[in-house]
Amino acid sequence: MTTLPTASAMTAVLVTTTTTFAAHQADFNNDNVIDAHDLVVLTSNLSQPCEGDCPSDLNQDGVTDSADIMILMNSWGAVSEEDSNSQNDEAQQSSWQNEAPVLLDAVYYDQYTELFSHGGYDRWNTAKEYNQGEHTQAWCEENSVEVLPMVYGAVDWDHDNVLTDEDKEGFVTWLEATVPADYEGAICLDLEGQWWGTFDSSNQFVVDTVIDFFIANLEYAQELRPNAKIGFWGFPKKSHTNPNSTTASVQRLVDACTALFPDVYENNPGVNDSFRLNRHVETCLEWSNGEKPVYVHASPRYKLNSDGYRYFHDREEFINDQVQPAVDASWTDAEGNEHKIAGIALWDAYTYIRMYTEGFSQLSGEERKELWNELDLMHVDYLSDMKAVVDVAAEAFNQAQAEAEAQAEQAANEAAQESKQVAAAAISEERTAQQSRLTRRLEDANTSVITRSSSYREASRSYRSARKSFSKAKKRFRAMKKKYGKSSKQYRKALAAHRNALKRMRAKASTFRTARSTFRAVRVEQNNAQNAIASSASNWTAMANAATMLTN
Ligand SMILES: [Ca+2]
Ligand SMILES: [Ca+2]
Ligand SMILES: [Ca+2]
Ligand SMILES: [Ca+2]
Repeated sequence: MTTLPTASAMTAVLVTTTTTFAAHQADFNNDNVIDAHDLVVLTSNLSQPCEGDCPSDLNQDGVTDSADIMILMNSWGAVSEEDSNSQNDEAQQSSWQNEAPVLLDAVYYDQYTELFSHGGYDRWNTAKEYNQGEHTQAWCEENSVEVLPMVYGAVDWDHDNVLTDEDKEGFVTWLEATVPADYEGAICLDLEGQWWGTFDSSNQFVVDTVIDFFIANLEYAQELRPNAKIGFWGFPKKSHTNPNSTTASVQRLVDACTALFPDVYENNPGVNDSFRLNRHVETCLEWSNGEKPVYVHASPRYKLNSDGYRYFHDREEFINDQVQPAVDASWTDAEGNEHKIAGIALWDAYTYIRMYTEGFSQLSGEERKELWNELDLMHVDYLSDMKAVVDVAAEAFNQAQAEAEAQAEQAANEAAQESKQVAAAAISEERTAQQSRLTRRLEDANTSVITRSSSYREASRSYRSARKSFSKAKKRFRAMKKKYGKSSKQYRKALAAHRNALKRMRAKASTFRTARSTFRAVRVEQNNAQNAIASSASNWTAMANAATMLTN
């Protein structure tokens, strides 16, 4: 951290002219303190003329300059809550981009069918009664592993490939019961049916028809949960991201989704599928352009030929082929930012027990529970292995994040330090400029006073001498008048001399009066210049102190 002058020290030396308005206006980064980090914003706009929105022009005089720095300096320190225009709530809003990858529980428990149009009473009620999946759910609770809300059939509630108002009613009932209105997490729509195969068509028109239906589902869900991250299970498909893919473009649907949920399921026991599944997830990251979270579905269940999803990968293959490649997947954008998955979910369904156990419907609740427990404990094992992989990735993510934050903080502190130098220089420069401007003005006034006072004295002398000459001429004229009479030559000569002296005296008097008023004017300017310097002195002291504090 940089060492910054304390608020109290600053307040003590600065002339406080700042209003609370200016105080919170100067908190540019809305962290309730005015410091060098705000100075960075101001100094980056220094000497810039402002047009329109220009927050750094604190005194709103159309330019960002040292006067604005002084306003900021005068409000240095904490901003009280009531003055604050802080938008911290927004800034602190969680962003998936800054969060480590998470493990999610996407297991399809039969209890969920209580709200679905498919399933039926026996399926959900027995599951509820015998607490299906209790070990996995307890493990998830203990390890803070959240449930990924999945809705089978998406908004098309009766799975008949047509969206009706009735479908929407069913969907809303499920949504209200499952996902809070302000939910910001992931919601996975599982929409397969007849569309799933059609999605592989190389005919853009055909694929666009599929996309239109998916988007109709998506937009309805997005409208109801605008903050949630919503997409479709298994989309984009592996057939879409395959480098040899001949499928038509699905980018329009990628762009419409606010999250992607590709799956890394595989049906090749004993064969290493990590490379192609890693590539699949990396392509999804690339297609999302780092703008939407990618959640991967992994499942240990697989099928061979056409006898259904009866089998399970061993724990090692499940991790090696699906989980690790998904967690390792990485895509780097043009700015050099690396993008990874936001989470990975375990998917499996208890309905397979119902499907693949002969005479299931005749089994008692206890007998069903026994079969469920076996699967339940397997899920705990798979999840524990997944957690180990996710934990390592999360730790690496958090460490990189901490390093990036430390770097950003260092850069911000360096910028803050630099901005203090820039601000100090700007204040000092402005103070020097003001001082030399006023000093020059005083010097000019002093020179004028000297010049004008000598011409004033000169005019005064001339006037006095003309006055003396006049009174002499007047005396002589009177004497001549008395001695020789009005018609005499002497009288007329003295009269002419008297008139000339009077004229001359009047001219000198006029010059004298002009010189006197000019002199008085320059004396006033000299006083004004002195006063201007005196009244600026405290501002200059404040500016000098501010500059000193910024450079110390
Ligand atoms: Ca601030
Ligand atoms: Ca300004
Ligand atoms: Ca329907
Ligand atoms: Ca495999």
